[in-house]
Amino acid sequence: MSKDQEPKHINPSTKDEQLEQYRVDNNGEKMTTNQGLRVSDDEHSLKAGDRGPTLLEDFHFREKMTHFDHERIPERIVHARGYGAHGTFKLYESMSEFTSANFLQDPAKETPVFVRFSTVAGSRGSADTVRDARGFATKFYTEEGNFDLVGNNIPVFFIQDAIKFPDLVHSFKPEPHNEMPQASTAHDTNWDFMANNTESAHMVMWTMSDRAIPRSYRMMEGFGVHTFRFVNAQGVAHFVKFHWKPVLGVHSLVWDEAQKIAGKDPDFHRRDLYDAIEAGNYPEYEFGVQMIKEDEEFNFDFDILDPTKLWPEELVPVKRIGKMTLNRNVDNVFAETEQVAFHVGHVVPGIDFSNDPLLQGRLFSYTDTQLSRLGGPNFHQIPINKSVAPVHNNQRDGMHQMSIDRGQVSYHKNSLANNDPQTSTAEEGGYVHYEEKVEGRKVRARSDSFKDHYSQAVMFWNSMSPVEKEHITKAFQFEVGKVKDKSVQQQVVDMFSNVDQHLAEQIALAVGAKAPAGPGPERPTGVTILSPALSMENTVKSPATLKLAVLAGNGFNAVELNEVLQAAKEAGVTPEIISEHLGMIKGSDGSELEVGQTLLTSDSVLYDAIYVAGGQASVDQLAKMKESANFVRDAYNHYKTVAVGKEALNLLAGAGIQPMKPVANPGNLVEPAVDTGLVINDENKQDSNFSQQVIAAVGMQRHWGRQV
Ligand code: HDE
Repeated sequence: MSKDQEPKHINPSTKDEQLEQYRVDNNGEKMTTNQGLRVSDDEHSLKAGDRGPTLLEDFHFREKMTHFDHERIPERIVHARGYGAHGTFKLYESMSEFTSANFLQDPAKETPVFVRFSTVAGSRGSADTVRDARGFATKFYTEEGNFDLVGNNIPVFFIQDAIKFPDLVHSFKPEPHNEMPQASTAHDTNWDFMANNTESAHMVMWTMSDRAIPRSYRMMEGFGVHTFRFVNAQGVAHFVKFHWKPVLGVHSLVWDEAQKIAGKDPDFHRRDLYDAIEAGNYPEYEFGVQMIKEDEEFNFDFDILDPTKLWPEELVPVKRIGKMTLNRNVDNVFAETEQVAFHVGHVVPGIDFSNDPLLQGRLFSYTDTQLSRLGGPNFHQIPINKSVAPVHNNQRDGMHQMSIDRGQVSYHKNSLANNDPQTSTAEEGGYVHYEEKVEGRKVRARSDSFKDHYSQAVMFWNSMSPVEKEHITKAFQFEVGKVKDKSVQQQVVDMFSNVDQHLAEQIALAVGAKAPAGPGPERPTGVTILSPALSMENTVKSPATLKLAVLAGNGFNAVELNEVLQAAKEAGVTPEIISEHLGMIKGSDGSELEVGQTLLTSDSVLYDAIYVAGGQASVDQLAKMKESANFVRDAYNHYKTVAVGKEALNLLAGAGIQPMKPVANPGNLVEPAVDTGLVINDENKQDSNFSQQVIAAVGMQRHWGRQV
């Protein structure tokens, strides 16, 4: 047994140790060429005379320029824009009853992971906050080799058969004749595809919802989408769906905010992830599984192999089996995040596939695409992709081969090398495919059980809160409103009349199309099931890790402001002082505070809540800048907490904000409609504990009462 064949104990540092061999630090080093030759001058090319032509002989210039000329590699066909981080995965309880996967046996074991989040449609330099599904791809570096869970933040997909994927992607990418629009589905070809491929209805409902504009990668669910199989040591299988549940809950931006952020900070999501990890606010996600016994495959009114269907959590509960913590940013984005290569076919014993035709097609695509993206078949040797389990086989040569395989023999079976490297039995950890019985004629067809395109779209719609429905309606109105072709607009209206007549009417109204005369002809009747788990209204809410903009100038009310800062600190809220200029501002008691951003360099869309400090001089200083009113108005219109010191009330009025008036309820009792997000430091109120009220309001995240 050679040294690296010995069983290895994998822990989170194992991957890190492996990566350490490749890290290069240039500090304190002498500059060399790529051949190790020390360089004497890196600023002047070699010339014939100081005003003469550059000489071909200048190998240093040529090497430097050639490397630069080839610095770029093709971006991913889809999911080009992404951001990654390292972390660990820890199990809560052994899953040996269901799967033999080694990393799911022992709660004491930790498995290193690398995660890459992404948008789907946009190019590598596009904005983070566009309306789109998000990729959520995880590589587990297990003792048995890499397991990649290549998922999205939406549990279903647009199409049912992989052969349609190139068409789908061609339709939502920028249109080929003018390469517009970038990173947006609000255009003709996208909606033409959706209307002509109505299996997309369910996922379109999700992408029109606020799920498609997440607040943060840290506040997003992840889904494996397809049905996989768990297989235990006895060969007993369960169908399984994989979930990631963010500990901070699922939260989103609002559309106006998302669009503004795209201009103010296109790196919003990557910055958020990077900063959170640097600050020690490690993103955490619970790993969940839904399982269905093999003999219960046909017990549902949908086909469990259909990737446009989810398994309602109320029907098939999500069992939370472990937690992933992302705790380290990459050292080099290109080397790690750009070169990481995921593949749904990277599985370990105990995890197997189902016959979902989308999954089956993905099993081909992922390795294939890396060949052109990463330039050859040896991309598994790139440090970030390298398995921590030893690799031995007879694959040889190819572009960028890094291994020096020794010996005469590179074939199997052989006698010259004792038949090494040898295959393994299941007991020795060899991957053995689940022996599913398969029978059938060769056909190009879609199963009848895949033909219901609308029931779950209706279930999704019915499970939304009024606010969520309003946002979905507006998203449709925006997207279809950008479509130029009248017939495509009409087709979309007609298609979604099969989900909800009122929704279709609202789309028609906004785009000037003909409203449906009644429910669409394919509108399923009798969809009564609701899935509360689908509504973000029911998610975890907390102020932890949220960002509070503190607007203040010279003469701020120091007692009030310090109390708010203290309460923020205790709740894990990150405050940032924003003022007219950078530097220091002086409070009413003479104390000083450092300004983090100015009203020009920041914007309320980059914060979760705002607080305008009291103190007349401070408020007067802010009030003379029109940016202050914009700041407050946007925060208010985006349903965020707006907290104000007493003197700052005028700033609200200046921004056109009228605190909500009392309204009569149907029982004729007059109840004040309270704006839970407008917190005013009313010193006259006896029970007032302003700073605590501010933090409580921040923790509610959005105050939708302003909307209805
Ligand atoms: Fe992908 N997908 N995909 N996909 N996908 C790629 O692989 C593909 C699908 C997903 O951060 C590509 O390396 C086909 C579903 C993520 O590196 C490519 C089909 C889901 C990522 C590809 C699908 C995904 C990709 C492009 C239909 C959610 C980014 C670059 C059969 C479960 C991973 C690459 C990363 C990337 C093919 C559908 C998730 C072309 C053919 C469904 C998160 O191979």
